[in-house]
Amino acid sequence: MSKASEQFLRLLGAARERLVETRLTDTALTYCIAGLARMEEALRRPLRVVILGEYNSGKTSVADLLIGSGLLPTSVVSNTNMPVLMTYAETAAIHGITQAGARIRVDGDENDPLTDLSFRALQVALPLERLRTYQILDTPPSATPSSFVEEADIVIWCTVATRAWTESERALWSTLPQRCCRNAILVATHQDSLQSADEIEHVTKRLQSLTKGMFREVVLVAAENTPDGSEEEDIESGAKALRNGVESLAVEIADRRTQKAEKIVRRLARLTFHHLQSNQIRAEAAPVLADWESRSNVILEQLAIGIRTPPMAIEELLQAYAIYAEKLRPGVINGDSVPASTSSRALTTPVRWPSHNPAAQRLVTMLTSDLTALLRMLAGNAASLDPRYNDYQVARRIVLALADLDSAFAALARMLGSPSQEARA
Ligand SMILES: Nc1nc2c(ncn2[C@@H]2O[C@H](COP(=O)(O)OP(=O)(O)O)[C@@H](O)[C@H]2O)c(=O)[nH]1
Ligand SMILES: [Mg+2]
Repeated sequence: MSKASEQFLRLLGAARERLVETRLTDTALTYCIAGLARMEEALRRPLRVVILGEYNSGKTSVADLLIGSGLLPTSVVSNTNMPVLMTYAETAAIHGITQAGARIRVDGDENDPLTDLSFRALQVALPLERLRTYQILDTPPSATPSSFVEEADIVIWCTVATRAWTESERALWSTLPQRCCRNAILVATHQDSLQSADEIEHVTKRLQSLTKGMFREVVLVAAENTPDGSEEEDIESGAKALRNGVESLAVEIADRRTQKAEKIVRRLARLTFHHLQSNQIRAEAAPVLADWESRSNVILEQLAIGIRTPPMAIEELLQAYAIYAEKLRPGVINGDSVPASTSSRALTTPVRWPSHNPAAQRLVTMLTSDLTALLRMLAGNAASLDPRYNDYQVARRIVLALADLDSAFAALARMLGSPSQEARA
């Protein structure tokens, strides 16, 4: 997992725990907490490397090379007609997965021998750090490749270097969905059967040009004998190049996944923030809020009937917000009404106007809800005798930080072409 992913996971976990600690039973909050938990789970899920290829192309040997140090119980795994999933566990164990999906341990003393039961798959768990980042699925000879790539994050196609990339391989590969190519590595086994460094280079070049656009990388390996794990041997056998290839793909995928998750979390938190609006409002603040409501409604209506363009509506909303916020809490506009988040990636991602008008309108409506919720926060009491009120304040602050509104506003400012917040400061 990359640094950014780990950091984001910690942030999510801390926010979720603090929300749980408020003990509020608000539906919006419950929904938000569940959403955050699901997101953490999705981010923790190890990636899956699926090894495909024709009969005897070296799939099992490549799996062994990938995990290294001959840990794979090849006697069991090589002769099976089942897919074998290699996963991480603190202590090694082999389980059979029944047709119904149950897991039965098969490497204990009292258990039935492997062959007595008809399993759908085998799961080999090993105490190997690498398997925490990515699981490996070794597929059986009879496989229809497309049935295994559904859950694949990275695909390895094994071919034999001396007769690599045959017509039938090309045909099989073309049955896989296009998205497989983006995260696929072509591994040519039996590098040791090639005669010289020149021949190795020739085969590599030939495979690269034959499979252009289909794989991220071509790696040649000598996979027969498991290396003893020494650096030189790992370089010699191609194990190191293979692991590096898989690991750099894994980091890329994890980063993409984190970016997607960040986006979803920001949106979830933003909607939750809208829902957690306070009803306890200072007496003198009520008319100010009412004014804001009618002012913003007018702007939204004018946008809907086309009198205002989205940029005009946004400018007016922000100006109106500044005026009402200042009325509710003098000095707030020059201060920091929105907690500043320093390392937001949203600040560096490019912004584009939504190309469709309905999308632009949704953006403006979302902004209006943000501003209304912020104003209601300013219209509340600093603290209340009612403990639930204070719990809500805490919850609001947490989701507000997750919603990262300051980057959302900075993005809007960039869309409008005005100088960003830092430039004005
Ligand atoms: N010399 C050599 N033999 C290999 C290599 N890779 C696999 N083999 C052998 O080729 C045979 C088939 O390999 P295996 O990994 O079981 O292929 P699978 O059917 O695709 O899983 C086995 O006898 C392996 O020992 C390699 O890189 N060099
Ligand atoms: Mg095999």
